[in-house]
Amino acid sequence: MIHGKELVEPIVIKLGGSVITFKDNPYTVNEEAIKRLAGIIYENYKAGKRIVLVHGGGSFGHVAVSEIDEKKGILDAVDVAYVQYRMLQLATIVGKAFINAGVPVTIYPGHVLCRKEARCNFDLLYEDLENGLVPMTYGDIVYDDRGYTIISGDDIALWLSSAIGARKIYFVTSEPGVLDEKGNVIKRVSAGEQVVDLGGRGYDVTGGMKRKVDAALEYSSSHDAEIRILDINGLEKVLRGEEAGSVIGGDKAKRRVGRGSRK
Ligand code: IP8
Repeated sequence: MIHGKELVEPIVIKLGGSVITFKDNPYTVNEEAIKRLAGIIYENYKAGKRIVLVHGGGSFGHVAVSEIDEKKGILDAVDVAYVQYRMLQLATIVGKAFINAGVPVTIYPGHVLCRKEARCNFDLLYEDLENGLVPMTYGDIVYDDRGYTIISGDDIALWLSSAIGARKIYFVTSEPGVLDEKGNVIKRVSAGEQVVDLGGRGYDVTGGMKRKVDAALEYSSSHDAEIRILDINGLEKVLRGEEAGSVIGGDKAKRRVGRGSRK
């Protein structure tokens, strides 16, 4: 709880960079996917659900970092500003599509909310949520006197969920869930599960499926939350109350809801 008010079941939805952009093609968005997501979010927003969005870097953030890194091997202040600009550019494209669909998205650059070592402040974003808006942030890069840090949208989604007490966290990816070696969706992923790591396809500087699963498993070991990895079809289904995707962790006795923390 923040500001002494309870929220109605906030849902945190992370829109994967591989869904909203074409990851192999620098600075290109998947307009069709974004439009479809906007429609789904609009239907659910209209039905009274409280939603916070986080999106990934896809062929904007990841490409910008990779290109500079390949050329210079190190990012300076101007490079970091350029990556931030590219991420903001992607956010405005996504935001515009959602607003056109009737979703009142408010954009919070990730570097404005979070610094490295999970130092975040989500108060303003939470206020927007309380006021019936749909705040959106994204994975970003931060610069300080000791260098720069890339903050993954996956991590922001989890820190945010803890801070606002969201117990439904959906990671929308280009896969229907976490896959086993035969390519089947694993219905529930527990610690130590053999998963196929689909990371590294296209440009990716924060890690792929395995990193996402590990972060979600760690989160679920100390938070009471339903965390799912799914695709757009799966998102549509779970928001309708149907089963879809892979549930991450959550198979142990429940511990605490990490409410009230700013991390
Ligand atoms: O795609 C990465 O965010 P992610 C953000 O959620 C940058 O890991 C700047 C590459």
